[in-house]
Amino acid sequence: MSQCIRSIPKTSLHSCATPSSFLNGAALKFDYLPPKKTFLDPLRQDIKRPKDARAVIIPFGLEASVSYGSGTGAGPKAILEASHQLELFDEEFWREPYLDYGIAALKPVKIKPSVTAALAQLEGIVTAVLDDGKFPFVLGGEHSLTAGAIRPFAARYDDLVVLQIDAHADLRDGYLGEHYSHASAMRRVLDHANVSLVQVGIRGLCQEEADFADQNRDRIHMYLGIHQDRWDIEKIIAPLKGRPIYITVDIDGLDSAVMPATGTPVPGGLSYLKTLEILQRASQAGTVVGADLVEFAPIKGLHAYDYMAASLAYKMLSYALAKRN
Ligand SMILES: [Mn+2]
Repeated sequence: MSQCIRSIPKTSLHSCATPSSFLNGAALKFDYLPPKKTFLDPLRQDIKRPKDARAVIIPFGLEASVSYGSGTGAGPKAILEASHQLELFDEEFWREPYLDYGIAALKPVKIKPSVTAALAQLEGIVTAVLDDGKFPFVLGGEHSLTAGAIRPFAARYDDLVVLQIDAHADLRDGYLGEHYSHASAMRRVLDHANVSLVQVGIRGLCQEEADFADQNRDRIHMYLGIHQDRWDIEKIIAPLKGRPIYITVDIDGLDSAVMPATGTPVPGGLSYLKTLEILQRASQAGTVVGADLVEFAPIKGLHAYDYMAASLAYKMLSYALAKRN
């Protein structure tokens, strides 16, 4: 598959980043979560070899510009805890798919208070993980974090395509005075001229976003939630074929009855299985190079949602990294 890696020396990738806090001299030094706090069963086979893992989970509970409900800052911890209850065996793969790739999770960093600084901080972490040849998987946190996470990918891949599962288009050019608002997450992604976008499940957008989408039809493919019974998945994944793909899943893309544990739940969304189907087909269409799962805001006592979010994260990793059946 075409990777189309840009011929930019690594040293020039960090023009607006501050990755140095994450680097120890020239060598990359990762601080991993201990088995009891990491992703998946702490007794699993690869637990003592985090350095060998291809998938690196980056917990990043950014919560700075959330507009309605809150609590997404607690998302990563709840997902990591619930992941201990997941079966390692996946009935779709008919084996324990993590054994194909290995999973480690980084210790959460103290997130910088300003959104701009936090995004640069995340950019640095993602850059370091990529420089180490690993697959970054960011657990949010609010959707604005994608603007930071995407930068190293946009710098590396000429023809990057972002697959977004979301209730909201997130195409506002700033929201409530915040350039990097969660409501602007995809607008900031599209600031990179080489990136195009496939949006699935959209059912919350404003006139400005509709106009922007109309004016950028060459770069934005939007699939509305209300049309989901008529979606042609072949058509949805067509722009992903043979390309490097970054997947961003805003958990509110799922229907609000299925997944109410999020700041701005919207009816008319995807089922859990429809979400998996799209992710699975997308992962086969091109090469998934990185991903995030954002906007999960746990509801105390309702651990079914924590479990669903953890399950979705494991599926996303396995679709992207496990050997094909
Ligand atoms: Mn979003």
